[in-house]
Amino acid sequence: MIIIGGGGHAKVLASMLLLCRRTILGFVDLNPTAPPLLGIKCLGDDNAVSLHAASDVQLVNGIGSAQSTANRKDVYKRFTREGYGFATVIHPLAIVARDVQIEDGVQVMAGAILQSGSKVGSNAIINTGAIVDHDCVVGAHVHIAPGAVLSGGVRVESGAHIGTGACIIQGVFIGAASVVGAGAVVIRDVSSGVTTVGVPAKTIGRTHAKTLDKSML
Ligand code: JB3
Repeated sequence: MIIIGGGGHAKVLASMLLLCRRTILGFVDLNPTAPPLLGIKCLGDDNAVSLHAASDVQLVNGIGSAQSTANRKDVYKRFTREGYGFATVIHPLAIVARDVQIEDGVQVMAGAILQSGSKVGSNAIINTGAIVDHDCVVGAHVHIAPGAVLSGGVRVESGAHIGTGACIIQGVFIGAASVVGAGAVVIRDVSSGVTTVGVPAKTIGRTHAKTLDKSML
C-alpha cells in the first residue's frame, strides 16, 4: 500500500494499517522530503507512485478535509484515472452492520458505527466515533467528521462536509458540497453548496468560493 499525503489524516490511517499488519511501502507528499510518519518513509512526491504498476499497489487516500473535500476528491480522481485502485479501510473497532454497502476507498475510523441499510459512496470518510444510523445514504467524497451523528434515513450528497459533533435528525437531506458546521443541529433539509451552522442550524450563505467544489453541484 502507498498512502497519499503525510499529514494528520494520513497518520491516523497509517496507525490503523499498522494495527492491521498491512504492508505499507511508504507515503507520498507535496513535500518530497517529509520526515517519516510512524516509522513509514516518504517515497517522494506523487510522481513516486508511478514507479509502481497499478496492479502491484493499492493506494490509501491520506488527504483529509477540514472544510472542503475538494482536494481529497481530486487526488482520488487523478489516480483512479491513471488506473490505480484505492483500498477500503475499516478499523477493527468500528461497528458495521452486515448489510451496509461500502464503495471503494471508503475509510471508517475507530469507534464509528454504521447501521443496517446504509450506503457509503466511494472515497467517503466516516471519521472517529461518528454514527451513521439505519438507511442513510452517504455520497461519494463526503466527510462525516469525528462524533457527528446522522439519524435514520439521512441523505448526504457528494462532497458535503458534516462537521465535528454535528447532529442531523431523521430523514433530512444535505445537498452536495455543503458544509455543516461543528456542533450544528440540523432539523431541516440543506441545499447544495451552502454553509449551515448553529442550534437549530441556519444557512448562513453559499459556501466560500475557496472551499466550494463547483463540480459537485
Ligand atoms: O478531523 C480529523 C480527525 N482530522 C482532520 C482530517 C480529516 O483532515 C485533520 O485534523 C485535518 O483537518 C485534515 O487532515 P489532513 O488532510 O491530513 O491535513 P494536514 O494535516 O494539513 O495534511 C495534509 C497533507 O497532505 C500535507 O502533508 C500536504 O503536503 C499533503 N498534500 C496535500 N495535497 C498532498 C496533496 N500530498 C500529496 N501526495 N498529494 C497532494 O495532492
